[in-house]
Amino acid sequence: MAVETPTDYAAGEAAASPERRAAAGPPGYAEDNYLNHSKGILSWLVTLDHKRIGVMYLIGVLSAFLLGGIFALLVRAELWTPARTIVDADTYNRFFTLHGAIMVFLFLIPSVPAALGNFILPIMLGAKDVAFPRMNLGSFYLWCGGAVFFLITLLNGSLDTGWTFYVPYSTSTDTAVITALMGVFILGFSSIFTGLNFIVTVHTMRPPGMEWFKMPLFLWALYATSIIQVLATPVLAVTLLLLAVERSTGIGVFDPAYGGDPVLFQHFFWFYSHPAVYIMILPGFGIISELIATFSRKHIFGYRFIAYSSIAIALFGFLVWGHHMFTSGMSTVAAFVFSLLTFSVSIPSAIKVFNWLATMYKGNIWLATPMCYALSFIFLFTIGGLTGLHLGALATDIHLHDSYFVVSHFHYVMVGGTLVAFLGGLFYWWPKMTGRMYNDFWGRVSALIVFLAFNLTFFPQFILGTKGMPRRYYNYVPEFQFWHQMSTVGAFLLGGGLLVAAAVLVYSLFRGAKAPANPWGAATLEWQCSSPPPHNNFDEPPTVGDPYALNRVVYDPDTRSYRQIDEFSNGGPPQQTAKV
Ligand code: HEM
Ligand SMILES: [Cu+2]
Repeated sequence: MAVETPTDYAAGEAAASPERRAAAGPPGYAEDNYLNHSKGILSWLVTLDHKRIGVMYLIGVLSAFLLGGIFALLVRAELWTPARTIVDADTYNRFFTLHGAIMVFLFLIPSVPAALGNFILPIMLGAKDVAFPRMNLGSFYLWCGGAVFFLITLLNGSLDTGWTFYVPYSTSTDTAVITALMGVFILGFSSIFTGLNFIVTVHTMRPPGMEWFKMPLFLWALYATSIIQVLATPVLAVTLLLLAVERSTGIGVFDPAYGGDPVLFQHFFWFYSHPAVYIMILPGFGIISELIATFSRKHIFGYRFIAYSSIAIALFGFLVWGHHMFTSGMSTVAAFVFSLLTFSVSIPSAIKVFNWLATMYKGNIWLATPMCYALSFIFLFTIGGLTGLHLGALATDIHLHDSYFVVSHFHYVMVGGTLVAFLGGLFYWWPKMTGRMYNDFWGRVSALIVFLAFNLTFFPQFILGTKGMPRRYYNYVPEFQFWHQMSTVGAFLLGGGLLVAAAVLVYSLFRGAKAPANPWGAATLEWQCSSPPPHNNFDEPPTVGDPYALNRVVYDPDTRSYRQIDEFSNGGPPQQTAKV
């Protein structure tokens, strides 16, 4: 069997007529699969299958993203002129609050772990399901419950506190703070359930032959994320509960008017919310490690360093929350320590970036859609991460705090990082999840538009921030209008780019070629089962080996898919077969 380059697959696909492609599924395509195994809406709503739960989560988080995105465009439209453009100041406050709260709690936190992770984690482990399938379904319904509370908030006077709920404003505003708090509280439990489930699954369900340091890096990332979800989320839950009690009974906890301490609220809030930013980005790192290795056709560089750095980030992430409060009044010693720790937590992230670059070095790079998103991620996340250092440095933070510099910084991380990684992962696993190939050309176009429009939207905000434009302001001085308008144009183009991505994926469901088992030639286990996976994930037990031994995976023109070459043909160590 000749080892062919990946582009052969694309060339073969391009040569085949669409009718032929749609008619004759490759042998790796499963006619009986998790999608058609049982029928009817009820079979989905009460399913215990992690794949179906993952798909339902996907639909849920994407709907939330759409809603959050509409609010983002409304915010940007209002900022087109220095004074009133479309709404009054109070409505504007609601728009940016709803935008932030929906994006963070309903989209970003569950996006990668609960949607993609649920689908992929057990299959990557060669397992049948997660450890607690009922708890998994429970976590999905808790997410739905949280979403319902958000909808109630929206219809019932809305919310204008900012997603951060800072006291004393949140104890005194007459918007629907309590229902929003309940929504976040419930979403917290959903997140804890997912984390707990993943921890137990990774500990107990790894197949024989998959030691800790043979686990794919996406699993390391999900594992590290789960630790944060389980340890940090309860702190937020208790904080928000205290705030709800304070608001409804007047018992003084955080509000000075009742004898409480508002800085205490900030400490509690950020003790969760800084680790929470790692809940948002770590799973993205995991996706990027998979994509960079697969599409560079090379073994990942520095595997152990990437794995350890995920754990290091999860642990160090708990020690830096004070960097959100440098201007809230803090002793010089405390500020110094928090600044130092903030700098040190950037080291593990930098290690990952170096290792990705080293993996690509002299690799045989294949610019398929997921790889385009991965490259975009490395560029954007690096800017997001480096600007975090400006904010972690005490002297510069005094000037930049609560300015558009911050808004830009966290969008480079959360959109340029998490959202772009999420899209990369979605395009990567789409053939596995749906059994359909999409149009790679238009996929790459979407990645390019998203990249360019993203920079047009958010780079001007760095400039605005350094020039003194404060965050969460409705009016601004006319000198800033040029930069604001660039940002608004970028935002609408970004929306357009995301619509192209959505169109590419939706179109593939109807007209896409049937996907083979392993279209990208990756070596992790989820590519050994057919596409879409059968109900029990594997008809034949997968062969466990080094997840990045890409030289053991070759293109097979008969099946139009990649497959593992057998155990002894290239003299590698014997591999073991998983139990399913
Ligand atoms: C179309 C893309 C987006 C645009 C144009 C956009 C725009 C904005 C703007 C202008 C603000 C500042 C509001 C103000 O301070 O006056 C903001 C805040 C924020 N955005 Fe975005 N955003 C986008 C996507 C996202 C995504 C995907 C996320 C999360 C994953 C996100 C998370 C946030 C958060 C957490 C805030 C802070 C809200 C607050 O301070 O309460 N944004 N966004
Ligand atoms: Cu932080």
